[in-house]
Amino acid sequence: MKSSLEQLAIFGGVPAFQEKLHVGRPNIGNRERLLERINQLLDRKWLTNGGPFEQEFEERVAALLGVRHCISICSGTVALEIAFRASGLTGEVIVPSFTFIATAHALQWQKITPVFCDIDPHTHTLDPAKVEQLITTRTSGIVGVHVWGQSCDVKALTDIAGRHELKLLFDAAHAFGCSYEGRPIGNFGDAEVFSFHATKFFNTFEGGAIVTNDDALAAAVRLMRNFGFTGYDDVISVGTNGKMSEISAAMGLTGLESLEDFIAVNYRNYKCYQQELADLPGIRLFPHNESQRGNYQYIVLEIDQAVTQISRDRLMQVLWAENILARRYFYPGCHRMEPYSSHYSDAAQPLPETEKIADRVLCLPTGMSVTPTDIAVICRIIRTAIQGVDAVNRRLETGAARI
Ligand code: T4K
Repeated sequence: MKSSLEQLAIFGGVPAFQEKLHVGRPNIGNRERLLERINQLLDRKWLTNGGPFEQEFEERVAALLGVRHCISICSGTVALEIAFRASGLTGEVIVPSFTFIATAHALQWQKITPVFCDIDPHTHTLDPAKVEQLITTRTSGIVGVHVWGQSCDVKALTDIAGRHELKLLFDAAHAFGCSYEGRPIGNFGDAEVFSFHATKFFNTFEGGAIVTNDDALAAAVRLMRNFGFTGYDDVISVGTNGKMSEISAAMGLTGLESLEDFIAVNYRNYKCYQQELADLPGIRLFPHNESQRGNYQYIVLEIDQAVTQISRDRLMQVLWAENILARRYFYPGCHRMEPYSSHYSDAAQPLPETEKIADRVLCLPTGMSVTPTDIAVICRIIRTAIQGVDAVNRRLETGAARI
């Protein structure tokens, strides 16, 4: 356990971890069960397109969430594209800038203009009052993002969408297994979209799903997912290839059997971080709302440089030198990335909260491969760096410890 400055790797100490500690190390469920399923699908020679694992996976997810339809898709991004297209979004759609770039790209990919909206700094999700200010005659919908698994203000957004006759969809990439007011995420808006990418706490290697209680929308999504085919030779509309493969569905079914274990470990890790960082001024651990069901898959720090005297980026440098590969999701915010920054520079609406949060946030490793001891080591490094902040800043200023 490092407790003095000279032990830190930026001062020449041995890195705390020999192997890199990643944010987003995949959780693997029961390997034997997975291999059993892989053998079955190989024996069956049914690898994709409506296979039995895909069907079973969809049924299980729908039952788990209490939603009428789950349509599995090859990635979260393609799921967003299909959901947006199938629900008829056009023109302008209001989205947060504080999200993974895929949320914006899935709109732009279809020539729909993402109109970036600021967030509530406490929840990191869309600020409904600001959403309303951005509605124009070209607006066709709102896409909320349940960032970190923290649900949006679903009620307020549903009300706004209803009053302005707009579509409402949710990017629920982070929110599998979470709830809003006691009801599972997946039941809100016209549709919600999950990501099951390898880095999510529950994964299908690559994958995602669209869930909805709207029968017509579900039928449109199913058609689009498979090129618009209704039978072997019948194509009735434009579509794409969004199908989830059997091996991904096998991983999903196996992961579902360990879902509660994954969440329990994430929760344990979250409580460890909370305890270890409790009295550290200027460091806020993003609080998961424990009155709702959460998946606790992201450990998110907000670093207030005015208090700590160390910037988020410098703290990240300290951690990377120790092989702790903390990430600054979703820096710098979609509106400050291309192609959006070029378009957005003309827009009148600044996004002060988004910019503030994007400059402060640092995500730390968690998941099944991170232990309470690892967390104690990580937090002690953060504490040591902050306590010796002047020396750390001097060291990093000289470039002597550049990584
Ligand atoms: N909407 C939101 C709000 C999202 O956050 C995302 C995805 C999407 C939509 C789109 O869903 P997908 O189309 O991805 O299903 C990651 C993921 O690529 C992305 O899925 C995720 N959000 C985003 C927040 O984070 P990176 O840049 O961190 O991913 P990557 O692949 O560099 O992995 C991070 C680290 O994890 C690696 O350095 C090493 C480790 N890792 C990664 C993989 C893939 C492993 O140890 N094993 C692995 O197999 O973006």
